Amino acid sequence: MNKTSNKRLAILGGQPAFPKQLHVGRPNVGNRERLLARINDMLDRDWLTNNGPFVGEFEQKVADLLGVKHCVCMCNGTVALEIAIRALGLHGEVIVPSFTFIATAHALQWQEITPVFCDIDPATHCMDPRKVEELITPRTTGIIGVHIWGRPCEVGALAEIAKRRGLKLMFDAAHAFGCSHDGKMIGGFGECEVFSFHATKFFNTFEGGAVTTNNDELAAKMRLMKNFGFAGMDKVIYIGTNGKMSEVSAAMGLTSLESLDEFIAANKANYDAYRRELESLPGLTMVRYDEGEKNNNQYIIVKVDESVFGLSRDELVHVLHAENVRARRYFYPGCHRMEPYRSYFPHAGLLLPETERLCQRVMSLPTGTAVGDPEIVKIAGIIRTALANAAAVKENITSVK
Ligand code: T4K
Repeated sequence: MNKTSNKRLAILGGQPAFPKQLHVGRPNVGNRERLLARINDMLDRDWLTNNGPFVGEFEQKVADLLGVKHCVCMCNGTVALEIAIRALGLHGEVIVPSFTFIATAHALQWQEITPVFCDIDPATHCMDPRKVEELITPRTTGIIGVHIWGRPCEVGALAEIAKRRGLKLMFDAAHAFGCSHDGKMIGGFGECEVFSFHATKFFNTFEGGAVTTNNDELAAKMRLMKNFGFAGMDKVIYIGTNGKMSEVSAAMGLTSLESLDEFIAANKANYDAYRRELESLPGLTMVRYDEGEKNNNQYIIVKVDESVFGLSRDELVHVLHAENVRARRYFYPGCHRMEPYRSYFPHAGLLLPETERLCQRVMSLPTGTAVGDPEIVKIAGIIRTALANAAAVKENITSVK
């Protein structure tokens, strides 16, 4: 039994602050009438998938927005990664960060390519180019940078290494739709960039993804590969898969594009509100975005320093969950600690000290159009109360364990 008299926290015996769960990744939906009108058009046309008119229109609009020659839409970001990797001819070993969603590593291993995990720069959370070079072996064929939280990798430094060492460079830009680097939209860097339009992304097509590139040949190859390799009615010229985006997804994409600015503005307002509420709290640091670039602000990432805050990241997440705030430990425990990689490379963590540290410390908080100032004030109130009652909270969590 805890001995504190402060019962406002659910974990100390109070009621949850939110009667319903508040999620990270709650989908943003644009204008429903326009979406439903598009779905009606689609049904009237009797054309549901296989490169229909909505997919064509969506691809053109995304390419124009990002200032790239080609946007090849796919059924999800993971298949888009797999197809891009295959179309680029990567094999052997490819250098990737471990601090990413598991799909980045799986897209390689699925094709029997070894992901070689590189540590991150703690200042950016992206792969540290200074550590890439020492991982290159005669089997290395490529590098995949991940623009984590939508903050661009050190694109120039990675491009320089790739060029000098004869490696292919591509980017997992799943988090970076609507973001820019050096004034240019993410989408045109490296050989190609891969986006996810999953429901949990600020911009979604239910499920969906795309590869963008300025390389005509690569784009043509990916178009064939996502359609079983068909180059004509009965002619198959590559090994391929079914990576096509459906018309209903493209209808959602076109509708979401019309609300893109609104989604980004909501994220930015939320981000500013979280900063206002949390930044002065000891032991908490929020990930910052470069104000001189375009950002989608879709991730509210908070680093918890237990020695100052008094509670670990996991303890704080425990408190938030008890209040129905479904904070997430993105990206815990790091790809190298998940199967099959933890079995293949049991000692990988020794080369990944910054990744190991960060995986233990960061959490993602709810944002998007479903969240506003009142919710953020309430979430911050929970965190402040946890801070003020850190010792009691710790004791209570330990006694529950
Ligand atoms: N590369 C990177 C760097 C990525 O982050 C991702 C995906 C990919 C590649 C692969 O792209 P995709 O193949 O997914 O297009 C979620 C998403 O499923 C995943 O797309 C995303 N990254 C990852 C960061 O988050 P989980 O396993 O955390 O999903 P889940 O089901 O736990 O949902 C997350 C939260 O969203 C929950 O709190 C519930 C909420 N939610 C979810 C859905 C689907 C809703 O409120 N409504 C919904 O419809 O992976």
